[in-house]
Amino acid sequence: MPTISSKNKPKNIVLIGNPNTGKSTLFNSLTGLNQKIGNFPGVTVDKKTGSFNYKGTKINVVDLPGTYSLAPNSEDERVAKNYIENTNKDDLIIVVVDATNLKRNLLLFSQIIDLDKQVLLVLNMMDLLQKNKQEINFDKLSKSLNCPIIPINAILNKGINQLKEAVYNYKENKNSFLINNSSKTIDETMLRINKINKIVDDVFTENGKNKSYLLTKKIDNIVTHKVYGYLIFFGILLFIFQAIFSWASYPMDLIDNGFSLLCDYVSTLLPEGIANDLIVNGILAGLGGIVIFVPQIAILFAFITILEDTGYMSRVSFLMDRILRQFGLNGKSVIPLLSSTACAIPAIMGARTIANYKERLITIMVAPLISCSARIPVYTILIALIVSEDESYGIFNLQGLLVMGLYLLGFVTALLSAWVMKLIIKSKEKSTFTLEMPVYRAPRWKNVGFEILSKVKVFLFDAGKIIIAISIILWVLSSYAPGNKFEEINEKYSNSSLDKSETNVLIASDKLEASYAGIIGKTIEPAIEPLGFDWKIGISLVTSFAAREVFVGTMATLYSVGDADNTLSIREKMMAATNHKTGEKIYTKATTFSLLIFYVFAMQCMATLAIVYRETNSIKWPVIQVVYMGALAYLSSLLVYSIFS
Ligand SMILES: Nc1nc2c(ncn2[C@@H]2O[C@H](COP(=O)(O)OP(=O)(O)OP(=O)(O)O)[C@@H](O)[C@H]2O)c(=O)[nH]1
Ligand SMILES: [Mg+2]
Repeated sequence: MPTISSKNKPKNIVLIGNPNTGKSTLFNSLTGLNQKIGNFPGVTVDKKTGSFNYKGTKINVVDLPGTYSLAPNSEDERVAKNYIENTNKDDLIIVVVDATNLKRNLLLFSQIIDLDKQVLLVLNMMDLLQKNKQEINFDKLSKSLNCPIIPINAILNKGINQLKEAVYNYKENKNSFLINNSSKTIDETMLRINKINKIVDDVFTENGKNKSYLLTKKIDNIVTHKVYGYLIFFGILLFIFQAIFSWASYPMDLIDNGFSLLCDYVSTLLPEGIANDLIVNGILAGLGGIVIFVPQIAILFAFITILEDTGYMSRVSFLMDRILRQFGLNGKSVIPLLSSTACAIPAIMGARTIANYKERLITIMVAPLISCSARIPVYTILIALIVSEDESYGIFNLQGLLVMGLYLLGFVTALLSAWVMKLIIKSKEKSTFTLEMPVYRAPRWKNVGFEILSKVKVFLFDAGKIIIAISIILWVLSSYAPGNKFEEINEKYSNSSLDKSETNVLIASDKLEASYAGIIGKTIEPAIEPLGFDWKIGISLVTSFAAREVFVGTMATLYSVGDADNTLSIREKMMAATNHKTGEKIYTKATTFSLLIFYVFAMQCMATLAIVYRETNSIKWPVIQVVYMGALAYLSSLLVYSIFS
């Protein structure tokens, strides 16, 4: 009978350490997974699990958020502390430290080893140590700490095999750091720090000037300067929005033409009938409206990842702390708020690094006001209705400027809303801001590429699924009507004197209006008429709740039903659309601006609401969010519409 040797029992290892020491990078190289990494403290805010096999043994790995000590200050640190305290006796805890920063990093190590846990110490960033001409006597350090040590470089996968071997062969080891732990008369932390300093001074040699540190200081003198700092930040933002609009236009045209060809091809391939109509006018029209935005999303994420990877984001936090504090936020709100330009969901989770509960709550409440990438398709298509692609102010593309304006509007409103909430929400907790400035690093292009790929994938597939589902539902709702309404319409035009194609257009638009979708839109219409919206926009507002980018797909589907030859783009169809009551053009400046403003402010995203519910653990906050953002959207659209019309 085969027996399982104890060696083949799965082992569990846990990665813990100070923020930004490379735990997630190590996790990725051990497991082959692609957990998010970035050059600022607080990238990981929740535990992540994975595994690898070594010599026939399965080893489970847990990656934890960074923490400075076992006395947690914020939600992400609490996750780490709770996890460590509840590990089993035979779980192996790997403390990952930045080898260039031993003194500060070892405090956490000393606390963990005193919990009577199995510990292995990993010294990461060996490349930086070498570059800085610093040396560590590993044997001596290992003896002083009474713990095995493995030096690694997590980025280049150096030392990973030695680490796996050490995990595989780990022998139980009984040790403690503070031998005389009972003398609490003196501050325990101070005791630890003194002992650590002594040990490190004994094993660490500095052979020259710390190069990367000096360079970082030089760069920081400029980018965190009281005046230049803000100018540089603003310049970077302007550059990003220009890039999103000018660089992306060429691939976007390619995709647009590609989809037209595909639609033509598919419609000739399939026999005429319901299936053909559903696929071409329902699904392909909806999807084409989304795929076209991939280049813009890719550019946005490329820039965000580069800013995070180089370490610049932490400087922005530092720059903005003083300003944000006036508004009830915190320097640490910057990363959530800026990453909201991509998506509010990771941003709201990222707010876990903010220690003060009130500031964290306010950050969560206002983050969705920052325009996310799902708004880009909506902005782009609407702005194209009022400004043409090549209009510009000097070197600035006008479409790009307008979009930047909408982003700024969202940002300023987020600040003002935060300020109001600061006055309303009561809290006695003290607010603190401590953020370590990491040394600058060149962005890792592989990471940038990976981030782009994964974000585009989420955009296409997660949104794509919803869009296909909604396109099909919409197509059904707009292709069928209650009773025999459609027969009556056919009857009405049967003796028409107009030529055939003109009659077909009239029949199609009458049918859409009589359809189930038309009925839904018409029911909403009275409420949104004062904003300049008609029933078709009404339907889009409803479907946008699943995800904002659905707006474009909905428009594409609604305007495709009945457009037999499919020759016009969505933009051209929207340009030509008229109000069914007055017969005037729908997309006037007034309506278009009003609709743009509505999308800047309205809380139309179910996934975000679900995350807010999860993070605040209460139904109250997401409800308040829907109501205040909805009211803001409605009133501002009303105002804008009446100003422009
Ligand atoms: N030079 C160098 N940089 C590294 C090394 N390992 C990781 N980094 C970089 O250090 C930064 C932080 O890496 P992460 O893996 O996100 O760090 P973390 O410990 O998971 O950070 P938190 O989740 O915020 O606690 C990234 O910019 C990495 O590219 C290394 O061995 N050498
Ligand atoms: Mg991490």
